[in-house]
Amino acid sequence: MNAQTLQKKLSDLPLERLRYFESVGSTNDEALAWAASGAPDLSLVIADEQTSGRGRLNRKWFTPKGTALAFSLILRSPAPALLPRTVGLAALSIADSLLVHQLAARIKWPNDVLVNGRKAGGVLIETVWSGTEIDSLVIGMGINVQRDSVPPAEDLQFPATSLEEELGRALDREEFLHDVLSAFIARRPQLGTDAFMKDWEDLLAFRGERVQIRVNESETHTGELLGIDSRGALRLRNEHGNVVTAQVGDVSLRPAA
Ligand code: BT5
Repeated sequence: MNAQTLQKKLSDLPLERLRYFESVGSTNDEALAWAASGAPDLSLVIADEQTSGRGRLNRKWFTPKGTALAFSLILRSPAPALLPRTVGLAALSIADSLLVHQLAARIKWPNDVLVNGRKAGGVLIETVWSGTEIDSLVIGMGINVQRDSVPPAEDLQFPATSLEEELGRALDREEFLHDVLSAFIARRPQLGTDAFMKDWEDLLAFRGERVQIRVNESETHTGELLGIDSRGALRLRNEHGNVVTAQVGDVSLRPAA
């Protein structure tokens, strides 16, 4: 992977600008700084290696050199009402691209992409503020392509896998990146539609199963996972038969023991 081959591979997409790094701390950090200094809509930051890649809540995201996809897309002036749906848009774009390879992905709400029940990718969305308005969004996506991209089990909270492991063959990283970006751009105008919500909900992992959601240290809900509401919040029927919702945020979801 290098800047030239990337430019060529992505040339048919309406990306405004592209910054490629052989190695970087976090593509989200680069994209946040670039967005704050005026990067246009659909600018892309991509790296062959991240040395301090981030997940949610300051968790680590591993991107060993030459093995994975780690990139951040900048969206300017997002519609505030649709912000909570953007994580679904990113996860669905990865799922769409996997389907091309006959892999049926599931989305572990809110931001994990699972293949055969193991995590193959994650999404981290961050915002750039201008006063009290959201100026832009940074959509960070990390995807394990080669087997060596999967971190050791002791570093993981949830089992992980790679696309090549699941496919049993090699996968061209640049081509897969192209497909994910292309799916993202194609789905973006549908963000406000019911059809988008249905597509997202259809891919939800653990639907109909008993799960546990840890909202924070002191708040946990257990119940049957029903789906997601129009704001992207997870819906659960608790043990008393009441429907409870959890908003996008510091929520973890596990199948109940
Ligand atoms: C995520 O967070 O899953 C969001 C990951 C987003 C990464 C992209 S890469 C490009 C951009 N630049 C960044 O710096 N970040 C974004 P979360 O749901 O909090 O999951 C984090 C947890 O996943 C960690 O605590 C580990 O247990 C696990 N993990 C770390 N690296 C992994 C990997 N490569 N594959 C699978 N699991 C991983």
